[in-house]
Amino acid sequence: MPVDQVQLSKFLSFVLRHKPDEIGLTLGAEGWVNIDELVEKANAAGTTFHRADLLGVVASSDKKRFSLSADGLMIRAAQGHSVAVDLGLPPQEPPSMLYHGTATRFVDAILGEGLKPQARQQVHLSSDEATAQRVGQRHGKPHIFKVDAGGMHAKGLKFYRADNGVWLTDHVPPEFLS
Ligand code: HQG
Repeated sequence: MPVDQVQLSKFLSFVLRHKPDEIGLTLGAEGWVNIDELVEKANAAGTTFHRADLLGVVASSDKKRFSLSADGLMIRAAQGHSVAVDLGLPPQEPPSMLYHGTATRFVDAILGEGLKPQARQQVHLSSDEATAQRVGQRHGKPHIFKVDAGGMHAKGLKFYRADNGVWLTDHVPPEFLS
């Protein structure tokens, strides 16, 4: 039976971002795992696919959710982790403006306490409004916040760029939101 790419992408996100232990896997340094080990353990745990299926999902992922190591032996999720992992990304100067899409029901709480990572390791920000809109829609009626990333950077707050271009930071205080 052909492997459903969306299902496999969701499975890989689940394992590589949230629950590697569900299939007896441990994330290595900077979130990398050996592809053959991942395939073997997933199959043993009842999710059947081949290395080629995984590589197909990596290549076709709309958001480039997964990164391959230069030697092609390892895979990691580019961002979105809830498990504690240091991706080893160097701090970078962000664009002066970034965007965060959320749902209107979260707006008051966010204006009060800023953007928090919630279940993930860091707050996720987009470099364009259209992407933020799509991120917000996942949660309900969307609301887009503009983030004064330049102002935060000037105050010494750090930004990181994930392998797939998503911007990450630890917390956005309310004074940098509009
Ligand atoms: C909200 C997807 C109340 C925050 C996307 C968001 C992204 C607060 C929700 C990536 C809050 C967390 C991440 C506060 C933040 N009070 N609510 N103080 N601070 N929130 O899913 O950014 O398809 O963990 O606004 O494309 O929506 O999975 O984060 O609504 O890149 O690859 O708490 O996930 O990518 O939701 O999405 P999430 P996110 P994938």
